[in-house]
Amino acid sequence: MLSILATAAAFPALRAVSAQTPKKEKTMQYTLTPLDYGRKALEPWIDAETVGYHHDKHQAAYVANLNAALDSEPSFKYDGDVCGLISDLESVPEKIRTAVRNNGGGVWNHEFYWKGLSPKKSEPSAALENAAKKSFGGVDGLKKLMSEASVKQFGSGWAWLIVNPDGSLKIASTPNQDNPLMGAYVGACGCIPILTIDVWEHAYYLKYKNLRAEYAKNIWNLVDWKRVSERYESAVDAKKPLV
Ligand code: MN3
Repeated sequence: MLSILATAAAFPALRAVSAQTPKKEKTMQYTLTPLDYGRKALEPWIDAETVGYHHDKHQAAYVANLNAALDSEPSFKYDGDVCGLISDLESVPEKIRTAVRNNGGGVWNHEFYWKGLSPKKSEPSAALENAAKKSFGGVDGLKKLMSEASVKQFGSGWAWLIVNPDGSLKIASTPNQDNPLMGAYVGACGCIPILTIDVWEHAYYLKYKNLRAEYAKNIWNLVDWKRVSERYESAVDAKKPLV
């Protein structure tokens, strides 16, 4: 379950992604999306070895396992993006639904995670800053609450900054590879994520060992506020998630 107070409304825009997806002969094969920066680019906050294993091994395994799950159920034809797939798990045959949830979530969450980080410094837009002020008293309050959610998530999972249907911000967390786009599967919050922190041990253990809180504090040196601001705008204006 998504660890937030769930609101009743489902998100029609998210449903539309898969409803409009054309059907093809064979389900497409997903590929590992390359990083926008080098392995060392996030140092000293996230080391090159961690980035290498995390992207080239862990993320690659989710891609391979998602493809294998889809290959194992040839009656299910889908050629949309991963976002549409995991936003409509009900349309996935039950036999492969858990595998698609875990591995499709793993693929999308990691792409979203890396795209939200950058070695380049940037600032939140005025609109995002204003939203953070309303919901958390400011960007510092946002950081504090999201770092706390990262530490409190028991076991493996993700901390999220999400936009509610009314445009307000909220902090959430999910276990495993679940994410807020999974709708009814995580509590149907009807919200759109705009930033995430991967709190699986593979995201930090080589450098930080057991000190998840240090990782969840230092990661703010890497957050791409320009990208998060674009995601906020997309969530509010277009009601769509943006990787
Ligand atoms: Mn990970």
